[in-house]
Amino acid sequence: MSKFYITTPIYYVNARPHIGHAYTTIACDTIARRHRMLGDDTWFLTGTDEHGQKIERAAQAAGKTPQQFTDEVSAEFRALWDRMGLTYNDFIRTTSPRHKQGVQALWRRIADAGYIYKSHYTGQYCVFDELYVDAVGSGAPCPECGRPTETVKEENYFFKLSAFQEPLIKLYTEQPDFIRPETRRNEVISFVASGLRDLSISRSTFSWGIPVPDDPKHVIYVWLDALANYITALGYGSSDTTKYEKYWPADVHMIGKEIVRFHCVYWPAFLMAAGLPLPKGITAHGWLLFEENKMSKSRGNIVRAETIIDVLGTDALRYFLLREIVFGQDGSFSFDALVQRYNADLANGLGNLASRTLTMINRYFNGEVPYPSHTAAHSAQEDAIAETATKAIADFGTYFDQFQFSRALEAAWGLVSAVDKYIVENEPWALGDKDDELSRARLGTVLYTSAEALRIVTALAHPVMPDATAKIWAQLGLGDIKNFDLPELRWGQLHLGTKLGEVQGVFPRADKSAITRMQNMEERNAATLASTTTATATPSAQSSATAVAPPPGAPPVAGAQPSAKPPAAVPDGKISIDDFTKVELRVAQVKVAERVKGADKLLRLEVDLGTEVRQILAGIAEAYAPETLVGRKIVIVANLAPRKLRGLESNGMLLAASIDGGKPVLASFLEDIPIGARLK
Ligand code: ME8
Repeated sequence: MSKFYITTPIYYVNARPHIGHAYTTIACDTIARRHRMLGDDTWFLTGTDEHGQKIERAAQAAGKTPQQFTDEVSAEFRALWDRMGLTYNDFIRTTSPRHKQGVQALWRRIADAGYIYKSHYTGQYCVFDELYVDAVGSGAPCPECGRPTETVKEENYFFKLSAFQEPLIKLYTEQPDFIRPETRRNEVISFVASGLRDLSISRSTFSWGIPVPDDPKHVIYVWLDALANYITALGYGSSDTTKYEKYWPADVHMIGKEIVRFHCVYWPAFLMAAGLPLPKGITAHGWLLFEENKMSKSRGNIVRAETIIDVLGTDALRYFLLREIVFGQDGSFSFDALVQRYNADLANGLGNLASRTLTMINRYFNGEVPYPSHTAAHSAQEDAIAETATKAIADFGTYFDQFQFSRALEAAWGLVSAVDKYIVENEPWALGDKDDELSRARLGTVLYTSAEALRIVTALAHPVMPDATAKIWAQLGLGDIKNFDLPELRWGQLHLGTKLGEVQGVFPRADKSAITRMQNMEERNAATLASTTTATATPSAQSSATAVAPPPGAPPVAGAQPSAKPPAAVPDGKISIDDFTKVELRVAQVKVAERVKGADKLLRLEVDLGTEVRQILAGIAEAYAPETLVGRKIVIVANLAPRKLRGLESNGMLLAASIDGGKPVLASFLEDIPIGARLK
């Protein structure tokens, strides 16, 4: 049994979890699950990063003590991971005593080896990235994120990073897999080759951190503190180092591409200085983009995992992220693509294969896996399916081990399509209507072959979609999928006569309303956050990173619920932002426009909202000829209750301006805007 240790970054608690954080954690969970299925002694670590100036300011902005604040947000991350059934073995918090003790032990070891000295630091610091930067002058933009930097003038402890330039280059050269993918490795090599300066590793102008041993006026630089989590969680520096000895070095540190430098330069240098073993590899994935930008709290363009889980389930989110996005590259998230992929691959793909195969075994063979013929009723088609399955098992493993999840899933779904085609060609339902022996033997063969292929895809996909595959496995009569020995997976292991479990659909088809529901949930959440943020943000110019701090006291899973806080007082005659966001204004395109018989002013329009086409009646016939409207983008109130005019239903209302007695003028845009976009 070999050991396997995988880690996620520990997430900052200034922002609540979104699907960017979920992406890394899901990828690690999937890898950990596959390693467990392969029989490896697996340890999967995640946690939260809770010290530093950024968190201290976020707590201030929320009107909480740092400890209160970090307790709350850390609990939200953990609650979400639990709700999603993520199988982390440990959750480390950097404010925990076990971590503090370990970080101080690491500091002492580096200091004892002669790599720490005291000096003065004057330079720019980016609080958002918690990074010392080369920019010049107060307010100069951070080269990483563009935010204004702050001048730091302090007596600090320094780490002799410059001493590690050569050893690091040697490391990257001798272990080409230390940094993956190649593009990130090249960036790191050129960064290190351009020269390394010593690094300030303590701060003395604020206190939210771990005190430097024997000099508590200083707190340890938050990145040294944070990176150490990978060993402190295993008991490094404590009296019980069993886990450290068993699992360290890590097999994989999984990170997003923006924190490569910390992991691939600083972390191995700290470990080298301390004389500790280095991790075996660091893998950096790309960013989830939303509306073309990196999804991040500070951009305000996040999508929460809860929304997707509520509407389509956790497995759908996991499958989508790993199938749709090429791991290592940036990839766009959209609700449309999510629903499309869900319907194509899960509802119509795996789900349909499972339900029709199992339903027919129930109908024609009394719920027992039938006998496949090896003689007259056997055809070359079964051999071809068996071959495709064997290749899918091999390809899935190869791609998965290289973290090419998308290609691995593509290989497995190649088998799903092959079997779909096979079923259509062999028409088992028609064979079922015949009484002769050959047809019956052929029916048994076709259903056996389909069920066996289903079993193989289910076993392969289990780490990616643990819930649905566990259900299909039980429906196949195979018991608990956890007991399955993945290395043994081969074609032809499904036993004849296996009694099926109760058959139930696993992926109900999603209609277009699923997209609208998810969009509405996110918009309501954003509006709630925006309104509460205004109330809690500090006006400080320095706190750009914290001005969007999480609202205090928000429930752990915010869902679509409006804030539990009482509405803010609104002066007479005004409405609150909450009132405004109740009105769903959207861009729609006119597809059909015609006059309504007997009504001079009324036009009947069919408008496309991107997710649906609906009928609207509008009193603009005197101002607009119907043919001039087709193709035009207009604004409609999309969530108005339907009403009837002249016996026709109107589903919404278009917006037009007019003065008393004047002709209405339609609201429109100077720039182009996609259909369905919301006005806010
Ligand atoms: O950087 N796309 O924490 P963090 C893909 N505390 N992944 C994303 C993402 C997106 N849009 N947004 C976030 C920190 N992530 C430090 C780490 S480790 C010793 C300390 C994921 O809360 C991705 O894994 O900013 C990224 O690296 C991480 O969240 C950043 O989380």
